[in-house]
Amino acid sequence: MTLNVGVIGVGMIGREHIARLTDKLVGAKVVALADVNAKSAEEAAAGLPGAKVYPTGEALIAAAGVDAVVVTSWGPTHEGYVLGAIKAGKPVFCEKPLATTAEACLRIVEAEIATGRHLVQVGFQRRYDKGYRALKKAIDDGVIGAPLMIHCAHRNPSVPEAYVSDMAIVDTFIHEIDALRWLIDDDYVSAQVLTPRNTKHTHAKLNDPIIVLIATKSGVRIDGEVFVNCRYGYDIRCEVVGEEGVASLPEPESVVLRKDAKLSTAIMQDWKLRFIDSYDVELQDWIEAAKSGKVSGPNAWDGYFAAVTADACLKAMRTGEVAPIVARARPAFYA
Ligand code: NAI
Ligand code: ISE
Repeated sequence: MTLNVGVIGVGMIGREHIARLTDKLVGAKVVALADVNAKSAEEAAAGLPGAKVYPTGEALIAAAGVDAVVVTSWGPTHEGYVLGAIKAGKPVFCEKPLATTAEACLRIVEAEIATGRHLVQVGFQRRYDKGYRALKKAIDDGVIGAPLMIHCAHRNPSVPEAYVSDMAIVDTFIHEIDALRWLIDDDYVSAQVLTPRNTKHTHAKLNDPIIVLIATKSGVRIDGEVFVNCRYGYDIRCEVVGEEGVASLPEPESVVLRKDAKLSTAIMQDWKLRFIDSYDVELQDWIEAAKSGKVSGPNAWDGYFAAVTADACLKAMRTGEVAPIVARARPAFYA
């Protein structure tokens, strides 16, 4: 059986996902597109035989020929589309963030629970990355004993002018927020944000770099650097310090060169390339799960917990104080 997929939002990552659903992955076909920019949707449809453009995301969700929905529109529009898909009983893959506020995520959680079916997967692709999975396995197997501390960094070479301080949390560090909680299977209790001296490469509306300090329920301390104008490349680092040893996220494979009296390896420039395999694996996983009727992977509760944490980080960034991270108790549905 082929899963007939409708994609809402055909911008940068929407087009990337359409391409992988069409040319790389198996078991799915993109049959429907919608975007507020109708011209862009028409353009994207031109390369997809049989794909129909719908005037709105709502019309796409309601279409009889659409079995499942991919939401890759702007963050503030996610809630409405995910709720619409849930109401229609259709599996939905929603790019991060699930929604832009914790309250909105909670509305999604409640709507999903009310259907009694797991329909929502959030695009936290790091859980599908080979390196992160190997790191999690080492932790789960007890290789380094109980985790005590995590040091991590999320560095981008540069960001556009429209990227402002809050985005360092809600757009960028949100990946660490989800991945680290999954890695050590521990919820968070508080957050603090430190603002070192700004790089000269930033602008008036962006504190860069920042350091996020998070404490977990079991007492693990996390320090995460977000530095989005680091210049030299896209670099994701993670080191977990345990009672018996230290486990680090492997570097992406890269040829080691000995040349001109130097030993060197290339550093990627772009997150699309760094996580290209994990996007493929996450969407393939979603296709299989959607066909079986039970979506797995990062779920609406994970989206909610990430939003609660991001809200606390934003508050901490504004006040300079330690902000508590207070989430609802996890419903049995997501156990
Ligand atoms: P983009 O701006 O390139 O594309 C967004 C598209 O959504 C545009 O074509 C826009 O016209 C359309 N759109 C906006 N409002 C709409 C509405 N109400 N209905 C239908 N379409 C609408 O943005 P980009 O970079 O593709 O990001 C999209 C989402 O994907 C964001 O939530 C972003 O955080 C997430 N993302 C996730 C990444 C990951 O690593 N998992 C990487 C990049 C983006
Ligand atoms: C971007 O929006 C993403 O989601 C990428 O995965 C991330 O690494 C990048 O820093 C964000 O800006």
